[in-house]
Amino acid sequence: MIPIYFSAEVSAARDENRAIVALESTIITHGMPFPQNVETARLVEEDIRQAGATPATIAVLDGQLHVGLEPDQLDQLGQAENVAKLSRADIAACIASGGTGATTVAATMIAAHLADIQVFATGGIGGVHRGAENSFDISADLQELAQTPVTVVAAGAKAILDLHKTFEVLETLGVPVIAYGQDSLPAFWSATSNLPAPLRMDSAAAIADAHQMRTAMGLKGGQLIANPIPKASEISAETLAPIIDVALQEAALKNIHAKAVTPFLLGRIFELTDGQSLTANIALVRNNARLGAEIAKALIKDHHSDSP
Ligand code: PSU
Ligand code: MN
Repeated sequence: MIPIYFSAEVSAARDENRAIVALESTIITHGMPFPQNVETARLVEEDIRQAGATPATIAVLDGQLHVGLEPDQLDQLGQAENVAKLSRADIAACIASGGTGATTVAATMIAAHLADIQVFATGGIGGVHRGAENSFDISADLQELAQTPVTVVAAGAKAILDLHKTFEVLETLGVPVIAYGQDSLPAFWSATSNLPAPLRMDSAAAIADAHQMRTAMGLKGGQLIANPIPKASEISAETLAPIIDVALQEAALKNIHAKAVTPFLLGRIFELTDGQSLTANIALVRNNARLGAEIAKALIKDHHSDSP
């Protein structure tokens, strides 16, 4: 077993069997500009504390897998240059070679599971990119949801993707996709889409029960909770569509490929919306963190009531 470095706060929460919510770090290093990235990471952690749970931001620092970052570690990561973006394929190599890297949804799920954390909140998962029939660009996040038992709270998949294909793949992989409190799937910056949600739940307790039923049945993999951005913070799909198209055309012209695609698109959409996309992104991550805390608490409650 590899050593996991827990923050003081996470370590205490584990000792007292309190609810913990995992958070990823790629959103900090590759998803948002400095200083808003660090400010947001702080706010999100605080939202989880306010909701009565403990935040565990995950990253690899100098070859050590950290579950929970101390404030200075978070600061340094948020400003560091050339941090690697780690998914399932590269997390072990990064740890083994003493490197520093930020964890994507896939790598954060792996680390959360190693640390016995069942709930993870983020912005939006990766998925099937538009034009994947040519590029074959499909995020490793989807495969991870199919095999690692962590409930991931996100505002759906990022709207830069082909959402229809993304949800088709999740269905094929047997991943439960559960819209929270509505019948349609959210589309990251927008609260709704024209895609009906395969499943709908209206409470954190129901989501926790479904998580536990999967465990009891020995089903591999996690659940995707598609939590819509609060209406007041959303950008309509109609407003965003032409902007996403421009960003996608630029990415094609500049030959942006593989891991660089998502960060490039998010960065260009930030510029093309004069920062509005970032404001929305921050609002939706915070919203997901709060729901994640409720689910983590519900899981603990159920566990206690089950024990003699
Ligand atoms: N959510 C956000 N911003 C992000 C991400 C999620 O609000 O930047 C990151 C996650 O780490 C996710 C990654 O795993 O984008 C997807 O990258 P790719 O498409 O290369 O798999
Ligand atoms: Mn990709």
